Amino acid sequence: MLTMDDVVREGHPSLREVANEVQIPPTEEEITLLKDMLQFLKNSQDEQVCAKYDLRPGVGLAAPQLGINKRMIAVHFEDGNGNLYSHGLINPKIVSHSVEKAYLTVGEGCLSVDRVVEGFVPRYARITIKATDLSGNELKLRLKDYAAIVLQHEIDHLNGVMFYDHINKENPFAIPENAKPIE
Ligand code: K2U
Ligand code: NI
Repeated sequence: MLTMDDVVREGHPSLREVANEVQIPPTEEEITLLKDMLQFLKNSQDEQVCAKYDLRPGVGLAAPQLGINKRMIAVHFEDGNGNLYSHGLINPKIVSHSVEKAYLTVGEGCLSVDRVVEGFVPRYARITIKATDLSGNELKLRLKDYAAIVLQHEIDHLNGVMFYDHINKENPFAIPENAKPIE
């Protein structure tokens, strides 16, 4: 099983590289890795397992955070309306997005960042993603608000972008223009 020992931290080159497309169909090894990433998130959200293996709770994980430069991400979370998002995604791509932005009022964190970086992270409020799922099927996800923010955070990892790259350097808590707060 994956633990925090497998998660690379700031300074590791894979967090600043553009990850490589995965050839479709994915290999058994790639499918197993993606399933392990999804299981890691579920484990991290289970109080007992999280404590037993000293995991940090996470709602998303990208392969570059394991030092693996492949365009694969896993997400596992419920949005504010109780909708469950639990996916292993291969070659996810944002194919369209809103002009309107959104930001988490509590800011963001990252399993690969062992420090608090304060400030608002402006992201698109609505996005449409195309990807290949764990069964090898093409899927299209239309996401908004919290779900859109989580997926953008993970897709950023595939492009070597960290959440704090988006924070206003002069005034981290400047209200982003044309952006709605997500509590
Ligand atoms: O990519 C990662 O490091 C996982 C992040 C994803 C994330 C952080 C902030 C905003 C959107 C996505 C971890 O999930 S950070 C820990 C966490 C746990 C529960 C809820 C929010 C953040
Ligand atoms: Ni992260």
